[in-house]
Amino acid sequence: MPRYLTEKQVTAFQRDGFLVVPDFVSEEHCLALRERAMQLAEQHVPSPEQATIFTADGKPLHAGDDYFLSSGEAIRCFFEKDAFDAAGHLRDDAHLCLNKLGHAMHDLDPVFDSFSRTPQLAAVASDIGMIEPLLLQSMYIFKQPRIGGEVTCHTDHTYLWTEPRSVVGFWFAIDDATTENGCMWALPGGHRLPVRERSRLNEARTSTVTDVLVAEPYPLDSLACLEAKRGTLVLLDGAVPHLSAANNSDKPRHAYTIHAIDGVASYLDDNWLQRPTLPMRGFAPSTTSRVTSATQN
Ligand SMILES: O=C(O)CCC(=O)C(=O)O
Repeated sequence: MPRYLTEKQVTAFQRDGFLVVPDFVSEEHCLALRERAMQLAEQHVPSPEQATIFTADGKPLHAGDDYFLSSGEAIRCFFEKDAFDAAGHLRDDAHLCLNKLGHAMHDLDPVFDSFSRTPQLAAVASDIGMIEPLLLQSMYIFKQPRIGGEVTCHTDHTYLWTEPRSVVGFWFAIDDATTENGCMWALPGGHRLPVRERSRLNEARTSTVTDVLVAEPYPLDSLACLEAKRGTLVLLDGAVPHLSAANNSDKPRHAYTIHAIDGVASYLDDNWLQRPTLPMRGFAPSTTSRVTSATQN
């Protein structure tokens, strides 16, 4: 496998638990993904009466919602909490009120599939030591102007638990992400601290519950600001604490993120995201016949 990252970059990723790689994707590819995300949002948006609100502020309104719990094999639309006025009406066109699309665009939509599977990404995964990378989930995060919600401090391992830990976030800035529109922040070296929580399905598999493993919160006084220009790739170790503020600006902050796990690790069957009928695949580009335009779900 040819290398993409330099040794210095790999060392920085191992030291910090994150790595910012500017200019990883071209402007053209970012804009094509952006356009496709807007099309999917219009195609798949449910009526406001059936809306599932996604919150990442520590109070998960979506936790017991079947539309959310079965979205690991689908393209689903999740609304922002602040998209609704006091009377429960949407403040804008429905597709402009979304928090995110999730969680299988990379397997069900050809544009997302080809963005997600490139020789460069395969090389990065190999450079950071992934043996058999498998693309578990994808999210297109809108962080819409003024209503884009906060993402509180968390680790991805909390939600996508493998034994041993293996999840890595591949986060792409589709718009410029700045302190003004809610860029990410991460705790350098925080991946060496014990993971604080595990989120899993309850016994009935009808909702998620959170096990607190370490009560002490992460120290958040030395966060690194991960401002990122369009086309930047941010790699996140599954145990690195990270967060983003609400977008109170009038600028959108679209981002796309893939979470990959290692096939040599065990993925737990009480993780919220299950894919019983859609086997995971790696970063190798698809043959055209495997991915057809997603019109279902
Ligand atoms: O885009 C964001 O603001 C947060 C993304 C995130 O937490 C993730 O991709 O794991």
